[in-house]
Amino acid sequence: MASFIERMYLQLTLVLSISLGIIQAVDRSNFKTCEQSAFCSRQRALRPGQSSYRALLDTLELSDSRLTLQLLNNNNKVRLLLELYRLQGNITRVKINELKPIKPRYEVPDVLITDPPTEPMSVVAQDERGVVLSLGGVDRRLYVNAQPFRLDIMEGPKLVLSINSRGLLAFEQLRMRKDTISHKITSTVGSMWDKIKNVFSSNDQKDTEEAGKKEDTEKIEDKASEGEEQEMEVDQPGMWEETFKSHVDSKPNGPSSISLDFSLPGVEHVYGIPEHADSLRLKNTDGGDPYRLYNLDVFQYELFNPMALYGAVPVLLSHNTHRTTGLFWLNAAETWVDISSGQGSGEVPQTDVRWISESGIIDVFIMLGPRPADVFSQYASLTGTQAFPPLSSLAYHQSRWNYNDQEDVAAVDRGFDEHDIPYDFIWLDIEHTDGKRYFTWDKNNFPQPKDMLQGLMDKRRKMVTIVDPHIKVDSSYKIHSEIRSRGYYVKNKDGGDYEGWCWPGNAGYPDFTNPEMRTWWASMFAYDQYEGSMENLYTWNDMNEPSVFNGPEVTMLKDALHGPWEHRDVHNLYGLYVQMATAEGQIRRSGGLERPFVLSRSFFAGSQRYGAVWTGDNSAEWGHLKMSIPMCLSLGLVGISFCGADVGGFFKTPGTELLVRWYQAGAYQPFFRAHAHLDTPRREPWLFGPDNTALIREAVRQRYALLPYWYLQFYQAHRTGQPVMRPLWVEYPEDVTTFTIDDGYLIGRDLLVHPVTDEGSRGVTVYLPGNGEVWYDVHTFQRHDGALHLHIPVTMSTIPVFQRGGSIICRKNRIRRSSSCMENDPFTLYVALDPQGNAEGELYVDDGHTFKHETDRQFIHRRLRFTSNTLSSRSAPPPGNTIPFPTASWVEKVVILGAQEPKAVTLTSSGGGESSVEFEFDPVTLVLTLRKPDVNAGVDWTLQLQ
Ligand code: NBV
Repeated sequence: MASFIERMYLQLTLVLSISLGIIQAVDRSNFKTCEQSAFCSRQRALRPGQSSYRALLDTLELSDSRLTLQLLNNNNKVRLLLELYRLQGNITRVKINELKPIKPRYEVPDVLITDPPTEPMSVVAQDERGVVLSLGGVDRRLYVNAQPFRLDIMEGPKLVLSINSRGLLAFEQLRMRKDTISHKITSTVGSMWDKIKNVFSSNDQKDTEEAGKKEDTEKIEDKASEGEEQEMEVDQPGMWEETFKSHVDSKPNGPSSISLDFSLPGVEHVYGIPEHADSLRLKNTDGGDPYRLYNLDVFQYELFNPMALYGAVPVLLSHNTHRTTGLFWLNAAETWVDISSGQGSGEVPQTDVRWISESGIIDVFIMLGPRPADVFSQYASLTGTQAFPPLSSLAYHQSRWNYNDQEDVAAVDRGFDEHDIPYDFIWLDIEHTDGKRYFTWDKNNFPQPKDMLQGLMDKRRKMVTIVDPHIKVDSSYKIHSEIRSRGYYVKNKDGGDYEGWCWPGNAGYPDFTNPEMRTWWASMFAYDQYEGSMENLYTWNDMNEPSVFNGPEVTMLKDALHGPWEHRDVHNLYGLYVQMATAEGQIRRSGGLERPFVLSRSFFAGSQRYGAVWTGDNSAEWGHLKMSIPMCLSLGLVGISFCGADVGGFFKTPGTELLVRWYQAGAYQPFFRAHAHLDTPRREPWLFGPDNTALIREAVRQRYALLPYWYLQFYQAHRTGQPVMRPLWVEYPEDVTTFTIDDGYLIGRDLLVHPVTDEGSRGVTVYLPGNGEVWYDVHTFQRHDGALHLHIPVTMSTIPVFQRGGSIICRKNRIRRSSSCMENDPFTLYVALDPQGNAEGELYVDDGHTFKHETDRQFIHRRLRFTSNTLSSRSAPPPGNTIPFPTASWVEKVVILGAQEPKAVTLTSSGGGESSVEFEFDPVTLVLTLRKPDVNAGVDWTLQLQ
């Protein structure tokens, strides 16, 4: 039985669909434009010009690695404190805060993995106009221009980036409402400390609190008296209260927004700042809205616009043929990013980027590259790398809202076997619960969850259940009553538990920013807490923006409280924390042994450490299929590699052609899951006639064959922070043709994919990059030169994929019903020779699911090399300290592309024994196939071609 809320929701959907005919789209009026967001429109009204800030050089202090300097706002005389750090690995950090805020401003915790290690800076020159600092490297310097305040980062004579060159630095200082300054001083400071006390109180904090309270009272008094000399701040609408539709934001702290501009001379291409349904290359925002970063549940999102979506990563990359840089704006409040193209000195093209956030401080990391790979490692050194997922989670996932009951699950499971299609995970959406009470099961439809899970386990398959963060207010529901009694819910501005409407009806929202709450939440995944759960049950966190049906813009009121902080300050972090706590729960239930798998809809910088994300509620339309590529590419650029889109499209019903093409594209994207809306007709792969079943089967099988390569890519992403799914420009940074390509991409370095995303397509034009590079069609083995646009005819079975000449890729060609059934199966090596007759690759094998690869170094990592007609497998560096990991897998075949015919082939294996190997050569395709070398995948061996 659908609940009241569901009925309401579905009715709303229906009314919308009818009233809009077939063209359903987002209701834009539910979401703010910059104009409707008071701080954004206030800040945007500020025009570029001379900055009102001046650097007070006599306040400059330089310790070894930290420079501080005060900035004075000439208009209101407020002072800011600028801190500058040179961080290890060519990163500069700039922090700006109020010198004497009347109370602390929010600084984002838990996103940086460490306190970033610093390196010394030195003053090279100083006079009354400014200061020059050495940032190390090859003549890397930072110029501080005093009046107007401006920072320039130079490398030799070249200006790499300027800060505040357009004078858009703005910092709204915290202040008391003018009419209430005197009588509010004590009460406001008092109440702030009371809030801090409530949440984090302990006896030994008391002294600090008292001291803090006194100091803050002084600061307010200082401010009040400073006010005499200050230009009066003019109150503008929306500063002290803001209304959107019927929602009132009480803004107890008044205006607190910040803004800063960056100029990038010589740059015409910028990327990143997901999540937006837009092209990979970011567009100029002049004359339109800025890109918005504010995690929101947007019903039926539209393509090609800068509206905010479910997740936000405030990282922007700039790229030209010489250099890639990154800007990481560490702020979790609502943020808008303006991009405009200008002209630098000497008529050099330039991109100007301006960040505007509602609260918090300015804390920005400038990652100076210079190569794309450097920016990725720089960002990884700050926020960590992609979690190394269980191998099975890289396989195929079957989902829909909803699989109705245990029999339905069993039937779908059987269907895959009957149609010989592999799958690893089946998903259960919100209907599997007892009335949307997460961590429970609907007693009628899922009476024996353990039997169901055991049935899957017997087939070496797994399940995911949804666990959303809205908790039904129901005193007989254990999760709710525990959260309530422990005081773990987010509070409303008056201190009571915040409640909003979501799937279960009235719901509370656990305060995931509270570490105690997260630990408790994690403990709920223990097998004895989450009844009916087993080791093969994993988790999906949806609605964690958080989504609140009756909240402003379908989310939480900004004046709700997370301990001492307003929701306003932490909003974009909520989803990250939910996934963090859930992943922690999965790790703990296994005693720290097993790697977790958690899918999250919402995310922030650093979310890569906790699992996978998907692009939310897309639609069954060709445009949405196309858009899945730039959306996942953008996420990869900012560290989140484990990304996918609902295969088939969530809303609406895909035509068969679209469904097949979506499977083909999804099979080559990192997270591969079919999913569909409750109201759509069933779409299991065998429901569209034998021909289409065969096409889908083939796409899924291609995914399974390539799992060893996907796993290696994720291992590398985990170790180095390089993205798995890469725009072409990442590997061909000097080739301008690649800078705007959205429809083709690389998996790792060696596979180029250009899925068919047009209806009725008879052919696609694929750009194969690299002058001097060759590419092999993985299906026909036909060889093509690089640096050209290649037109290839396509049929319904074509998935255009190319292997780079010079690479070796390992596959498992014996496809079974799930990835773990293929564990001990043999490898086939595809050696694609470059024009010089060389190739290189890697093979990585471990148990596929535990942390033993890390804790005990139990893995096999081989370097494969083909040179001088010899193919060899050796342990990849660092050798020596790896505990031998036994594998039963062996090498059953080697396929050499672009080869010459040998006279004989000899295998030498680790023991020193020699044997001759059968082979076959095709003089037309130049494919040499070596059959049955039958050597263990974990040992040293050499194959010599005579
Ligand atoms: O839990 C139901 C759906 C889910 O299937 C989908 O994947 C999520 O993105 N969920 C959103 C809530 C309702 C969407 C209309």
